[in-house]
Amino acid sequence: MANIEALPLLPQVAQYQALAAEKARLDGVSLRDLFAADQGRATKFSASGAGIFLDYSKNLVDERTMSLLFELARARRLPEARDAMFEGAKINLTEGRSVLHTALRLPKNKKLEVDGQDVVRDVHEVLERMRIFADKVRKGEHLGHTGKRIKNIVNIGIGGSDLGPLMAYEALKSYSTREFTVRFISNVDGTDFAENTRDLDIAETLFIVCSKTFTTLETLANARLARELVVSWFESEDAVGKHFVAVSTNRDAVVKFGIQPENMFGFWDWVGGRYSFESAIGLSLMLAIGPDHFDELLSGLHDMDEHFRTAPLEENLPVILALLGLYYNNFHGAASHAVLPYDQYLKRFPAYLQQLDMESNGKRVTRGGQAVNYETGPIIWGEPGTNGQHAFYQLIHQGTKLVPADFIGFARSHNPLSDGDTTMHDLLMANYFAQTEALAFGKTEEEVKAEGTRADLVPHRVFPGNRPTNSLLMERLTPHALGALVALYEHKVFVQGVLWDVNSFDQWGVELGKVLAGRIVPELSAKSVDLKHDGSTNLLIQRYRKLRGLSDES
Ligand code: G6Q
Repeated sequence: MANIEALPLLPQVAQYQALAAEKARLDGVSLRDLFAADQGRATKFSASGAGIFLDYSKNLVDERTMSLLFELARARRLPEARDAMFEGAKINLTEGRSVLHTALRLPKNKKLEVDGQDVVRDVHEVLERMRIFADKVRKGEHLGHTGKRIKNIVNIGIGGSDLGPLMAYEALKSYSTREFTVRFISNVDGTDFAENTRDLDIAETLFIVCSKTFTTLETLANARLARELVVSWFESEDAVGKHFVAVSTNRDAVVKFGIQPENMFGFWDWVGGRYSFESAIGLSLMLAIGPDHFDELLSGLHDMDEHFRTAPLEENLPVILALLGLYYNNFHGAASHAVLPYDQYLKRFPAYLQQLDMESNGKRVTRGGQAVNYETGPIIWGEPGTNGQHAFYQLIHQGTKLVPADFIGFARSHNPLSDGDTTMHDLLMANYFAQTEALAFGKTEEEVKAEGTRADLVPHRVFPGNRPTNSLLMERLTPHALGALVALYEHKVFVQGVLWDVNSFDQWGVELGKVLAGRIVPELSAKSVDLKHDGSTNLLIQRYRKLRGLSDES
């Protein structure tokens, strides 16, 4: 921990204090006022990079606010922190690790040494092995134990070893071969395993066990179930070799489980779990979409990395999104942030971002271990539009809470269907445009009255407006576009972590529950127990045991 450059707590920073005054200055100024005062506002407050166009003009800021936010970023030494990450400095201080997911997408001709080892060469070696394996399976050259072609891919993993590949598989479904059935098993709830395997011909099934540590309880339990299933299906231990591969950094544990090293794909401790689907953890995705599309995904990620690394802060998409998020989080009391993709293929994107953001910045001490006296990471949530419009948008429009939101849309659909003369995509996108317009400008009492609304209904039909949104617009949801989008949010989270001075790359909060659950497991089935928890936990365990027909002596 000796190398931490001590930063003052945020509230001591002059620019942070100036931003508090800035918020007060803008209280009572509406987005209607701001747009009326500046004809060029939309152009001024928009930027683009790696194929993503961002319009952030519908935010409660003006030029002075933005310039103070950029000054704050400089005061927190953001450019230096960014460069340190890209160069492989051990910025994950509590685990003593580099943070180099950006190296996973460096082109082959680059070089980056960490502890004397060229990581780019290592990355491309594994990518090449993945490509060869994926091609073999896709071409029907890697067959099951009885010579059947592989038609089912089952990814077993949890957290970062599940959410990333699952999100990306769903997002890029239109690029995937429809010859495979692809499933993801994560939960230790037996239902997940049962429902995802019940209709599969195991002779045509490949299980990919994804676990960075290869010690995760849920994943190992599911992997053991899968192993038993395979062995009993064929009545032979030998079948395991053809029906299992592993992705892990823990070679010994993989071998102990019974998967041979030649059926294992490695990665490195400098890839955080929630950043790992761009490594071999993305093998199920590569099998589904093919190695060339996987390469395109990596190039999209890399293009956004380059944008983040080189664009001036004022034009830098991750920086802009991060600063706006911080402004609402710390000065407007916004506890949450909605991510609203207008693309059905992105249905798991908010869940993926939930982990990326909340596991990274849901922290309460600074990198140096001091308790923070300001807000850190927000609650992230969302659903695809237009479904969300018929559910929770009501609260965003007319509720008492401020919920800043990102709207994500595309100009072209992979499924250009028409309903009569109207294209479905235009219907979808008309809603994307209309919602941010309504959220920003609302509907005044005068406008509602002018519509001839009954007097008693007027207050109910007023929309206050001033609900801030960012609009992200891209041409089409390609592998490249998905890569750019993912890297945009990865770097947004990084920037916010730097500004809040938290370590975005550890997750100690996940540990306590694991330890406590381990203690309780035997208590649930033992013949008799002497429970020593608190009164509530004791009562619940007793109730559970009773419902399961176990006697209760404690
Ligand atoms: C992610 C977290 C966590 C992790 C899972 C699975 O950043 O560390 O979500 O990915 O706990 O861990 P394993 O891959 O080691 O099984």
